[in-house]
Amino acid sequence: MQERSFRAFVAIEIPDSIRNMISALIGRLRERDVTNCVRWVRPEGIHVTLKFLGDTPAVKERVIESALESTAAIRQGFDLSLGPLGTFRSRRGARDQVVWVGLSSETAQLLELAADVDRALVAMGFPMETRPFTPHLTLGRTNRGVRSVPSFTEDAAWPPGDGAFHVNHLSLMESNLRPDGARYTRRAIFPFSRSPRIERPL
Ligand code: 2AM
Repeated sequence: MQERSFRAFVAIEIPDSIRNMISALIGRLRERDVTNCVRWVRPEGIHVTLKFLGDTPAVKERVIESALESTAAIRQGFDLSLGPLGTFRSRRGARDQVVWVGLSSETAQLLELAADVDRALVAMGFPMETRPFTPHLTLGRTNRGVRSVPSFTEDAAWPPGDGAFHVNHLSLMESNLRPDGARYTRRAIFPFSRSPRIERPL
């Protein structure tokens, strides 16, 4: 049977070296989470969400891809680095809190990219993002009903000195919600056309 819809979002994926650093960090935070108040994400699924599209008809995928292709094609590559740990209230529930890693370095370019992606998809009928974009990687979300959360914002080995990475594409992703946590699959990749690392001098 043909697929009718999928839970879609646009993201920046992170390299394995960075994923491994975050995986080790989650391991340390999990040890401190003695009351199990946080649902920690699977390290293999960690990403920077640029725009959440939600349940999306599969018939729209081609036009979404073509909008993302044009958006990516006019962007240049940029560098990001892992920043400090933080927590904030989840967008989804006033009570939930998100534990995240902030991003630094060329975040102005990341913000521009998120705004470009938003504009392109709003033009296709998706709702405009009203909240300011906060560059982050989600590490975990508090369980429902948890009232007090230990501080997860301090870690002696964080941020790491070598947490820089280069971004040269964006991805259309699919999220499958499962009882033991979401699984993410990449549907398509959209390379930036002018990534400084692949440009050659004239
Ligand atoms: P987050 O990383 O900022 O938490 C895939 O589900 C991604 O889309 C999640 O990692 C989450 O981003 C974001 N997301 C999930 N549900 C959302 C919703 N209802 N509104 C906005 N963003 C959502």
